[in-house]
Amino acid sequence: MTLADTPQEHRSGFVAISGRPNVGKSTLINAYLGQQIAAVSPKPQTTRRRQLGILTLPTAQVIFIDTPGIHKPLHKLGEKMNAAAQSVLEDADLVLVVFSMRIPPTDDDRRVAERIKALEDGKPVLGALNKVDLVSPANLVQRSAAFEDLLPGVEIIPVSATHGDNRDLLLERILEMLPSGPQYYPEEDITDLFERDIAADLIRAAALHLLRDEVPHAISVRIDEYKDRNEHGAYIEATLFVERDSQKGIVIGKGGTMLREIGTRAREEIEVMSGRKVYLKIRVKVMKGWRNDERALKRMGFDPENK
Ligand SMILES: Nc1nc2c(ncn2[C@@H]2O[C@H](COP(=O)(O)OP(=O)(O)OP(=O)(O)O)[C@@H](O)[C@H]2O)c(=O)[nH]1
Ligand SMILES: [Mg+2]
Repeated sequence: MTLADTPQEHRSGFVAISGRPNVGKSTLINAYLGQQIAAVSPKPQTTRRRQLGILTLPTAQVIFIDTPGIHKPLHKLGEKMNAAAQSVLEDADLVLVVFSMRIPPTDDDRRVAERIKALEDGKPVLGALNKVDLVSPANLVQRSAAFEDLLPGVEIIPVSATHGDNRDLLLERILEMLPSGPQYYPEEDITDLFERDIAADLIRAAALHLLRDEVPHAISVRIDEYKDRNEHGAYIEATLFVERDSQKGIVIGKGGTMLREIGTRAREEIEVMSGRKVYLKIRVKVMKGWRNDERALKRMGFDPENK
């Protein structure tokens, strides 16, 4: 028997994805799963809680944990998001740290690197230098070196989550770095989230896409009804919370146009995610200052203890 004939041992483990907001962590997970389970948007801080993405292969199972981007916290919600991200790193079998090549390293990138260095000795860490499609060949070497300097000794692979460059290579390295282990989840599971949680995220992502600046991050979405209507698809009612009356006006828009656009975009994404027709009704409510209100945050599920 040659080496190539030797049956490969089964590998599995939890891969925590870490990085500042907006570098493409959720996009990368969605690309590996071939399906949108994680909300993606051009605005930073799209992901608010940890999400599992489960990739089952013939000889391995990779459980990706998408974490909120680590950033300088401006309110209690931000602190909770950072704390949740950090505890996931400590428990992971492998930490995949994601940077974006679009711009040189930022203070948030340095903050991420410090947190990686603070992990226990011997914790396996791999780097992905995403958005390589946005860098001119002339800048590539210098830009890569600037990121490599942040984490000496860590292998960092340039990749494009959206265009596919080196995506397979990165996955190969991830597999090699995982411990041998069993298949933890059934093959058909791709996430531990319920469809309704994903739907809430997709509604928020739609709002992030369409609204400008201030408002988006003051938004939280609660699903009030999620009913199956069999051949007629699903019926969903959701409440979109904002912090101030003025924001409510902006979200609804002139004659309701903005809310209709958000609803249409979200409905289309939920239909793709769930594979069926969706009827979606969204209402908008003000919950004053919820991002700094400990009790409101707990009610909405932002509790690192309760991840
Ligand atoms: N050009 C290009 N754009 C990308 C790439 N990967 C992600 N993006 C875009 O970058 C933006 C941010 O992507 P996300 O996946 O939401 O980023 P994230 O790291 O999950 O952000 P947070 O959840 O806010 O921490 C989106 O508009 C993506 O389409 C890439 O490889 N190339
Ligand atoms: Mg994300």
